[in-house]
Amino acid sequence: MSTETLAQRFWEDGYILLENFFSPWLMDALNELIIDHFGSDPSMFHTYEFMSKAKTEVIPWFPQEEGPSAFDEIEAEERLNQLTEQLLGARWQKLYCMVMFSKQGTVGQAWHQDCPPDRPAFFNLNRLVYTTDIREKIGGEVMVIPGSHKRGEISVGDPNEVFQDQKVLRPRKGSLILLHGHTWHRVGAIKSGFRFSINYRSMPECASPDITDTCVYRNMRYSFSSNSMILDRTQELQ
Ligand SMILES: O=C(O)CCC(=O)C(=O)O
Ligand SMILES: [Fe+2]
Repeated sequence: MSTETLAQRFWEDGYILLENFFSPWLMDALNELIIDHFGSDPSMFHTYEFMSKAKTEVIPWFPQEEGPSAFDEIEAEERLNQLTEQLLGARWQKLYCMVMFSKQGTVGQAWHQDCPPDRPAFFNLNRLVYTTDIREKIGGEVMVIPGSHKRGEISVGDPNEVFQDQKVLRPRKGSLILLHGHTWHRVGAIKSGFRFSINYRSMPECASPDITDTCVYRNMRYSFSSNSMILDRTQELQ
């Protein structure tokens, strides 16, 4: 499929999933680095307040802050850069590379938007890489609501509601998901083993580097820099 056709699908659905995008050898190398970093039982990172309110249990790691490594190779992929430029324009900006690790028996991530959708042109682009198959037995599926990046702020309600129009994505080893930050999305519970994704976040030129500081959940807006709930959305129902 041409870059233009893929971009068209992205703007319609708010995401695209491309299988076999990265080589299995690079996936194995990254997989090993990540498992070495986290070990078998990493401690949680976020506060109890965040985890209980956001119904989200992930441990982040920013591997590029630790120096050059195989993580840089993804960013050199010509096709990834072409697609990114097609979606974000020639002067797009890199944000950061973040690994998000979820332990066995944890809840994954509740429905959210990565940044406030108040101005449609201001968004982050998730460029998600998977080093192993996301399998039903393990859980941790990526759920999205197609077209929801055009529907404004995510509705107030149950953080883990099952929506009629939700799509369950099971990316495989070497898959790339391009996901618009305003698209309503979540990650399913981790039933056995562990799971992680690697996210090379980027943004259009007009956005500011702190764009992903405020995450919009169905019950609140949360600021990561101040580690605090900045808006209690449960009031919106009353
Ligand atoms: O870990 C994933 O598969 C997606 C996580 C997510 O919500 C994000 O990267 O914004
Ligand atoms: Fe997200």
